[in-house]
Amino acid sequence: MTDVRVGMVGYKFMGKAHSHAYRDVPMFFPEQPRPIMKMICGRNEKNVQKAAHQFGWEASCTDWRDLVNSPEIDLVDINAPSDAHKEIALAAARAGKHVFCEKPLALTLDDSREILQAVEQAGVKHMIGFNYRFAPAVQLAKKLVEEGRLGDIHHFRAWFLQDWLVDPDFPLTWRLQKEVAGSGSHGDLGAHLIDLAHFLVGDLDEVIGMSETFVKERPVPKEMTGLSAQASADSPKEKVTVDDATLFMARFKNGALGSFEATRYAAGHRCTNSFEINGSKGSVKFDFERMNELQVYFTDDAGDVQGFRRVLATDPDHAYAEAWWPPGHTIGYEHTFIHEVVELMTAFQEDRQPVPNFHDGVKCQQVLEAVDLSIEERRWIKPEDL
Ligand code: SOE
Repeated sequence: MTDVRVGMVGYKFMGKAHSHAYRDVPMFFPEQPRPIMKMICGRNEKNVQKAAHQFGWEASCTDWRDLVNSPEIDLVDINAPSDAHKEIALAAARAGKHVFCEKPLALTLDDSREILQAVEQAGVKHMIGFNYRFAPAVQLAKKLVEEGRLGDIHHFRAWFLQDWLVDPDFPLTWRLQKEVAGSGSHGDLGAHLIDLAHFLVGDLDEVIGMSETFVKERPVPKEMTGLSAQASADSPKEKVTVDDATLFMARFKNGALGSFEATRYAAGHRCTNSFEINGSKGSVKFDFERMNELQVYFTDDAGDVQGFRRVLATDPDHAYAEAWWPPGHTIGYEHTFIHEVVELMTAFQEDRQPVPNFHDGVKCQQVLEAVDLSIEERRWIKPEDL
């Protein structure tokens, strides 16, 4: 298979990130099958036409069914708000299309399982957008763990901190409505941490958490947009139905201990997605705001030079780095999506499932719901019991 003809639903934040990735893959990864940007879909005709032109899609439509049922589309890419994922993914699978879906896979564990079952029955490829796995520095952390260079893992400590809700007058966007978003910081930010934990350390055995909604009511926005939503001073207020912050502790199946913190109230933190892993032979530290770097410490370094060293993951030894610039020439957020699409295209080339896929999406949802249940019942919960 040489080309993969893509139809994409949604053209806002993630739609733009994915479009950019489709454009860059053929230029920097010419050995992969080419994603052909066939059709983009959005509800507002004028805006979706504008996006099609700006991002480089051949055509646009306002009904996602047209795209899903088009014989010209091989892969359906879902970037619509979370409550739309299930219907589109099920229809795409039934139409025999491969499916690429932004996280979270669905609003609930039951819905995620239904989607997984549908793609498996259809025998199509499926991928979920946990993009942070694809930072070369994160791939390096994975390699060090996998090769045993950090020894036995004792701790995984992760935090995803943003601050766009500190202002109590920030409007009630869809991200703050449970029926559209599924959950708040937990599903939006915590989901990434859970996926990184699965990727880097392994499955969680049990979890216990706590959460808070600091501002209970917010002004209704003029238009239901995402992070750029605006409300006027006299807008009526309505209830926030998701968590503002969720923290939890976990025990991994391999005996490691984990702590996780997701919040949109950490003033000064715009997008601090960080983790540390401590093992018997060393440690690593990652901070997305310095995404090209991995801090690495090895216990067997000579005593007089012990300490964390800063490894810049831009050398040919590092994942994806050779396709980019000479060593030391750094990359950014958008590259995580480009690498994600490289994995997807490679899966087409090798005729296998891409990773992460909907199994990872379901596993993440299982942990999210186990944490919610632990909060409700104030006790430890095993995700696999759900
Ligand atoms: C907004 O909170 C957001 O864009 C998330 O939706 C993303 O998944 C995360 O990568 C960054 O923050």
